Amino acid sequence: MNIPNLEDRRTRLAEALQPNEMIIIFGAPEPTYPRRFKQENNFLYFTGLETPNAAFVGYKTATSFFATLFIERQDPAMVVWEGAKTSPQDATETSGIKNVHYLDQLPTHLNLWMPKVKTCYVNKATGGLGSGLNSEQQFIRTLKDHFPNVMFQSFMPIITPLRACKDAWEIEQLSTAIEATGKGIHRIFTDARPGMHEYQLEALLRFEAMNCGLPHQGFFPIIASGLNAATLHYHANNCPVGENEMVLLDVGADCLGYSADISRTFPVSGTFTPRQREVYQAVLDINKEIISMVKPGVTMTELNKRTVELITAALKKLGLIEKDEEYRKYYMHSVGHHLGMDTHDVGPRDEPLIPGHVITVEPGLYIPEEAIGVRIEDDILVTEEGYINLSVSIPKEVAELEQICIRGDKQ
Ligand SMILES: [Mn+2]
Repeated sequence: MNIPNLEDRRTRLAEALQPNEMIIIFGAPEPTYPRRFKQENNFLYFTGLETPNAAFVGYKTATSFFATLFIERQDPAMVVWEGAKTSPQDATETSGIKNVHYLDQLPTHLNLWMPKVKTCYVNKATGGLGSGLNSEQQFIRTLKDHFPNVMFQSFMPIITPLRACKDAWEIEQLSTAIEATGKGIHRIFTDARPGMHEYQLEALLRFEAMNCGLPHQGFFPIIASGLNAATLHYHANNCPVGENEMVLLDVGADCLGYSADISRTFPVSGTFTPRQREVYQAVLDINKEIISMVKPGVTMTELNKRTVELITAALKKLGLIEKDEEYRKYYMHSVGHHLGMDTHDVGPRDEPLIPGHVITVEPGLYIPEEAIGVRIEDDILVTEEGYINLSVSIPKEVAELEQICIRGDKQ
């Protein structure tokens, strides 16, 4: 299955709309070189099109749902400068959407449709006051001025439940990304040595993912040794790894817009110190217990609450805190998030998980005074029966790690 079932996604969108409702989704603008083009995820989700400066309009009448694409018109004289733009035929072939017009025809079509529309769903995300309005926001403001009877609402409450529930194609991309990430992590486990720089480990990770055919990482890799691991979003990756330090990896290769998100922590010397092992095992036990709770009906908030209970107990046992509320000193993030087109993907935190949701489970403990930071993160698919751990083959048991990281050459 090389392409997602876009028709099915648009059918689900049509079902989520009421008659006389419309949704307008703009694609991303063309970036200036050398920035890489990154399509707007909601546009990509329903069209599959990597074309800049395009718009998707879905209009539901009493009897039908009309999906229409608007793309940029090609100026023949500009082909030699810009390259050929997506043609209407190409757009139809990729997206399966038969009605394709040029962007300069969008006002004419909206003039025709808008008088019958009650609610129009648009992108209401803004950078807040002081950031100025982008061209899309200016367009929506113009629409509001010209059609004051139409109610304009955010499209996210309509789209979020659709995108949160991953289809088979999406699970495939995530699995491919996780497999390549696992190869990179395994390579780091076997090849890392004290004295190497964090960026050398990053190079091993990128090398393996690229060799698997995945040229990009989904987010900037975190390769944090020793004390650096106690900084949650450390990504300078420029320190040498000390003799008895652990290294925390929080990494994920990207496959067609879907990123793995895996954390592992390992001893660079090949053996945990007794204290490192104690802290590591505590986090691992929590990682496993929380994963075992994942099933339809449970909420992210409940997983979080249980994590805090377990972390608090572990911190007391490790002799780090006495009172419950002190746990925040050593654990300050939440246990996970939805994973998909965005690494921190859209999806409910307080509503029950349902089959098709993919979440991360990533408890951690950060003890700067001992130069210890441990996070263990897996990617979990919610199923009818409970869950599938998509990253189950990436080692995390103490004995496994010490076996793989064995440093025979330097004993
Ligand atoms: Mn994560």
